[in-house]
Amino acid sequence: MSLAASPALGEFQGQPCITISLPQGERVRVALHGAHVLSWTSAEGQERLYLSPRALMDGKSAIRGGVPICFPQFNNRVIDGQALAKHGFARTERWALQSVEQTDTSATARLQLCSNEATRAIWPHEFAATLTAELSADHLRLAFDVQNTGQRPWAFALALHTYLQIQDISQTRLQGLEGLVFWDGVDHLTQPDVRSLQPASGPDSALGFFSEVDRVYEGVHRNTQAQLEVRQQSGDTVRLGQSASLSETVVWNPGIERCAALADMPPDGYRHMLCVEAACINTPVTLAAGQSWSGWQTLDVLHA
Ligand code: TA6
Repeated sequence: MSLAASPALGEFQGQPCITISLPQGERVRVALHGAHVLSWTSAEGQERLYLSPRALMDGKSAIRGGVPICFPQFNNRVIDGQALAKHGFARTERWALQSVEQTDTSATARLQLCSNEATRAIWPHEFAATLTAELSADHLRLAFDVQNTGQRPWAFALALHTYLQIQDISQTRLQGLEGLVFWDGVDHLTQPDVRSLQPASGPDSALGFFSEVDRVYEGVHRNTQAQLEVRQQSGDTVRLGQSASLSETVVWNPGIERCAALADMPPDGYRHMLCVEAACINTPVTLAAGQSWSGWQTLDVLHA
């Protein structure tokens, strides 16, 4: 589909974006820059994702908020000796609109990024990646598919780095991590092999947010529900699910001090966001020539 032919194509803060919506009023906006989901509003008009009012919308920088796609590297964790920019290049490349589909009950946008001169210059591999955003009532499903279109194998990590909109982080709890082990990026930044344990029961089993939290949880699929719930004192709960291929869940809130050091965040931004990321980090995925891989995250609004 040519961009000009798509009625869903428009602009947001100067950036080309696809907007998909449902007759009831639900809407998702995706920037071509990074295939970055910028907004998800439910029928009553409530925004469910956090987008920093200071996000750099210049078509070059990584956008603060929404759903950045971290590929083929997570953070600064080098794979196969190839150090890329933090969180890889997918979030700062221009993706192409592939298709928009609409039914009475769902709307779907697909964007694609294929290896090109610019990506080969920093990562010498052939690939075709697709981001599919599928919207239905109180439900958003984000799927990342990637194929090795070259002749040699390569490895990657991935995170769908979802920023949820939060009323007040101090009154928010994340449930579903009980009994899981995690790497604590605040306490053990220089000790990547140290693990901590989320209490399985008791008052601290649900995760609260009182200072910076930066953790990589392992094995969410070993929990019976394999689902997480972001519960707020007032307001709706958001339930998150992720594919078994995404073996880790990253939880990040910068807290007041780190937030103050982020030029693209307002000083109180940390109070209104929580990142719950579906990720595959600890064991990079290796794709042989021609091989494909899929991973997804789902978000559901459970009305209060
Ligand atoms: O996913 C958590 C994390 O890796 C944190 O360590 C923090 O740095 C965050 O991502 C944001 O990274 P960014 O490069 O977008 O500032």
